[in-house]
Amino acid sequence: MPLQYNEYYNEQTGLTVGLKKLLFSKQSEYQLVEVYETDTWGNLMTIDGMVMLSEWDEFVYHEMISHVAMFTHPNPKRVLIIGGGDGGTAREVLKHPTVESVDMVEIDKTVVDASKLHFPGVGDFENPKLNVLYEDGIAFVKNVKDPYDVIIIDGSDPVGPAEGLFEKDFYQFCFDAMNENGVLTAQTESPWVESYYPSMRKVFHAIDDLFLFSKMYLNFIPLYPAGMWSMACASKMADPLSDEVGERIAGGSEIVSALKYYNGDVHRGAFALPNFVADIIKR
Ligand code: SPD
Repeated sequence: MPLQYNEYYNEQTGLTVGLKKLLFSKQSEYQLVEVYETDTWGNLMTIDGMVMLSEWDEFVYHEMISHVAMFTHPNPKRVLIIGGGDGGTAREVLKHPTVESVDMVEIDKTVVDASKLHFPGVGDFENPKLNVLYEDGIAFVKNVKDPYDVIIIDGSDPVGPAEGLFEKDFYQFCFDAMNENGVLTAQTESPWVESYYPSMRKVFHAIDDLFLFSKMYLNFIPLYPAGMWSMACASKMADPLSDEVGERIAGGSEIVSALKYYNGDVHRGAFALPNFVADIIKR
């Protein structure tokens, strides 16, 4: 029997990845963090048995969770990332020259340590604009005094320490922690996995109640359950689908031309939802 990693997301149905060897395994205070060398996808990080990222497909998730927010905001200077311990989201955010500082609040230092060791191309941890804080993201956002322009919720799945990142109260704290034209993006699970629908609904109904614009958008990540992944975009002032945002993306060609997934067409098209997906969050 070959060595395999399996993530079951529906009884006996799931994802299989061929493995070469285990590179890292640590049960932290919060969760089990593991890194494998795979046969096809480079190194793979899992948390409590769920895929977080692989070296080969991480660009989709990190570009999409970052640039949708960063181009929707007219002038993002102060950015907060909740979670994101592998550093991929910060790496993308830091490509925007308007950014003055990025606070990344990761509850578990083990994730950062594992990433620095086994995903050297993912994080930009030496960047002087990046401050890494090992704290509980929910408590942090509740106590923000100096508001942010952009908040990105790059947490893990809604079980264990990330459960609170799918609750309405948390989005109220985020709303209060942002400037008047604040933009937020969040990862919100796969539209193919019904067990996550209650969490998805909680997030989308919360942002719909709080923000002027609240939308789901999609991207395609082969190593996440069923390959189709949803994200939330909430904005206090700018419509992510406005012509103004389209022009900003066109004007950001120095950033965009070097990306592997995101561009102006992908930004716009990502907000087109199949009916069954739109129905999940319909009120
Ligand atoms: N099961 C996948 C959940 C994805 C959560 N975030 C991944 C971290 C990548 N920065």
